[in-house]
Formats: sequence, structure tokens, C-alpha cells
Amino acid sequence: MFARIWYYSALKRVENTRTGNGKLFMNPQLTENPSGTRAAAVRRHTRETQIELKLELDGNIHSLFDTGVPFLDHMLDQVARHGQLGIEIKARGDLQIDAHHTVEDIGITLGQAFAKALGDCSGIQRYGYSYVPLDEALSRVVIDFSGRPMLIDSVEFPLTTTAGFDYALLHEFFQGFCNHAHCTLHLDCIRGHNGHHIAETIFKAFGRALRMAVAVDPALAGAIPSTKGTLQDV
Ligand SMILES: [Mn+2]
Repeated sequence: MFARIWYYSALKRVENTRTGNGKLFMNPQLTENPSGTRAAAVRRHTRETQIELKLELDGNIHSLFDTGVPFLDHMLDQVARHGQLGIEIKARGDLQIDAHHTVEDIGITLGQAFAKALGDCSGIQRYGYSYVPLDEALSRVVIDFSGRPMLIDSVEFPLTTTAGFDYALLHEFFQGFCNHAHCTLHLDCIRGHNGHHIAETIFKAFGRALRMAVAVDPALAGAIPSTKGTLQDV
């Protein structure tokens, strides 16, 4: 109960930043209690992007995106839906240049939110994987909240862009995520020739792999799933 109250207090601070009072915002360290509600609110402002993000791992599946990059919104919607997550992202970036900073920084901010919501990773399954098809396309995503950032991305797109969105930016999104969620992430498209389908299978599989990895394993009884006894600073 404390965690839930505390979380909504954190969200209130995010709302307050939208009215211009940035001093009210605090980056919350979220609960690591496996039986509690795990969530995070992150605000990240640079000269290139301003991002406010809310993440809920338990109980409230929903999505709300306002990033200025509709294709990314569509992909993130897959993550929320198929990962059974609550994700809200409001972003303003230097789109007059291109979408690079906005897409990369949203990956960074989402990674930070996962790191906060998971805390020391006690009690979670840690590993997650998924195969997802969409018509002719089939992709596999495997994740490990190992404490070590590593992205292995072998996905290739037949075309470089869709409706002006550069598919190469998806690599930047996942690199940013890995760097800040401190996870190992393997992305493979096994087959497929439609770029939209390939991207969508990756993001759907990413969502489902996340869901598996962050799920609480009752058998662990809150233990950290590592023989090292820690998944931080490793
Ligand atoms: Mn689609």
C-alpha cells in the first residue's frame, strides 16, 4: 500500500512538471517488494529532448503516447499491449533535425524506468524470450536483466525507411534501452520481407520477453536470481 501511495505521489510530481514547476519532480526509487506494485516515473530533459515517462509493471495495462514520432508510438503500443504493461510517454524532441535524438532518448528513458521499477531484481524471473510472427515475418527476442548492458541486434530491413521513419533508429532505441536497463538483449528476425512486419514482430516479441523476465517467480521468495547474489554493478 505504501508503494502505491508513494507511486501516485511520484506521478503527481510528473504532472506538476507539465504545468511548469519542474522543482516538484523527484526521480523516485521504486519498490523492490515482489508482492507490491512495481512502477517508475522518469523525467529526462536535455537540450535535444524533453521526455516524461511512466511505467507500471503490475496490474494496470494501458498506453498513452505523444512523442511526435507516430511510427515509434505504434511500436511502443505493441510493447505495452503484448508486454501487459502500463506505459505513458510524452516527448518533445528536435524533430526539425530528424527523429534520431527523440527515438534514442526514449529508449534511454524507458530503460531507466525499468531499472528503477525492478530495483535490485529480487524475486524476478530475470530471463525472458519470445517468438512472434506477423504474416511472413518471424522474430525472436531474448532478454536477461543481467546487470550488464549488451545489445546483439542482427535485424536487417529490406528498405531503409517507412513513411520517413529511418529503420536504423530502432537500433539506437534498443541500445539506449540496454544501456540504462542494464540488460542483455538479443534481437533476431528469422525471416520476413515487409519492413513494417519485421519491426512489429520485434517490438511484440520484446514486449512478451519483457513480461516473462520481469514476472515475479514465487519460488524465489524474493531472492536475487544470481549465484553472485547481486545483479547490480556486475
Ligand atoms: Mn502495424
